[in-house]
Amino acid sequence: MTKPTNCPVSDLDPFAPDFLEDPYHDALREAGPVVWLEKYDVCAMARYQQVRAALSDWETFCSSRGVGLTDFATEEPWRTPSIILEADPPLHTKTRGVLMSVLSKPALQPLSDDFKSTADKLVDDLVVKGEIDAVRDLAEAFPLSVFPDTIGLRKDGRENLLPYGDMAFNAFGPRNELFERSFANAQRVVQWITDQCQRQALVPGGIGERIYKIADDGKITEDEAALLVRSLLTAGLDTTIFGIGAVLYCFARFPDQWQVLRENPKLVRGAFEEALRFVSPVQTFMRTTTRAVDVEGVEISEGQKVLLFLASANRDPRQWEDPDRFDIGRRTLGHVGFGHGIHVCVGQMLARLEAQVLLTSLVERVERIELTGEPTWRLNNTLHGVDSLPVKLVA
Ligand code: OVV
Repeated sequence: MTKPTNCPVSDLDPFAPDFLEDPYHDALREAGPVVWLEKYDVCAMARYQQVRAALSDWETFCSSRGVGLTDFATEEPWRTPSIILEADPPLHTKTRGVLMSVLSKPALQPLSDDFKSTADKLVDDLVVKGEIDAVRDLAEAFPLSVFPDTIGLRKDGRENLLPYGDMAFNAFGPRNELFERSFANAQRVVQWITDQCQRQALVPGGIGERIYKIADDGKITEDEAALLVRSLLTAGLDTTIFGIGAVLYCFARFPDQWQVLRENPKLVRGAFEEALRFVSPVQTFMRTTTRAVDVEGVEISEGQKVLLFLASANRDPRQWEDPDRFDIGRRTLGHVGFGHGIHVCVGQMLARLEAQVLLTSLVERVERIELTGEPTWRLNNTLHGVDSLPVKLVA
């Protein structure tokens, strides 16, 4: 691909470790509405307005050529493309409808009591312990104890879930060291995931079985049902873990905001949204242009990969007042932490349910969350979040 004329050029590598640790990219955002990244031959957008506009215009900025660096029109993807993430209408419209029907707020409502008692028990035990790693013990432990059962996965082999998510999200980036490391056991991990997507592997009563029942009604084929289960297993766990990690990190870092929540527990919902805006666990996604398009005077050609910086857009001072401040009372409407447009996170209601239930259990029991050491970040070509968060829970 060739650089559009009158487009500022940057030699930054957004997939290099120092960049991944601090993905808010003020420099990139301020360089212009569109920036050419010469290391990867891609156009980048890091301002709120352009990111949101590109996500809104799926006909120009398509997903079916992949939402990572690999252009499915010219290169082999690492796995059969997702029929929801890596698809455009009309296929996307159909598959999205199926997942919406099992992940909508009313569809998930029956799970909430069970989730709450699981969270209560988890937090009760941790409060007794006092000093914990909020990533291992909360952000990972809670989704792992509810999500696989919600889908209807068998118990053995679940240790493959997180490695698979790590692979999938690394695979949107370049074939760098992070990618290579996460693919070390690829064959075993992929085989297990593929097996769990089959109808006979799924425990009755879960969302997986519900998707197969929709196939029985003729809305999708059985092969499509397997791929939609695969989408849930790919996108449903690392994301919520990083999201919950994000909100716990924010409260450990900004204890005054925990006191605000203690005084008004109704702010639980807003707190999670603000943490998603502030941290943006999903930093980036890409699109590919289906035609030449003018963005703020920059003529982008057809077939161009465009890197959208969700994390940076969520910190754009053109959109957010005092963007680097974590404020749970903020109006977060319009943040792009879940994306935007027809591909906006289809599992967001499940993510919110998990996060809100866990935060509620915490706010009912914990007076202070004290940071007892420096948090560390887990690096991934797409995801950004805490890897360890040593805290003391004070009852
Ligand atoms: C990594 C990711 C995010 C969203 C959706 C999917 C994967 C999918 O496989 O559909």
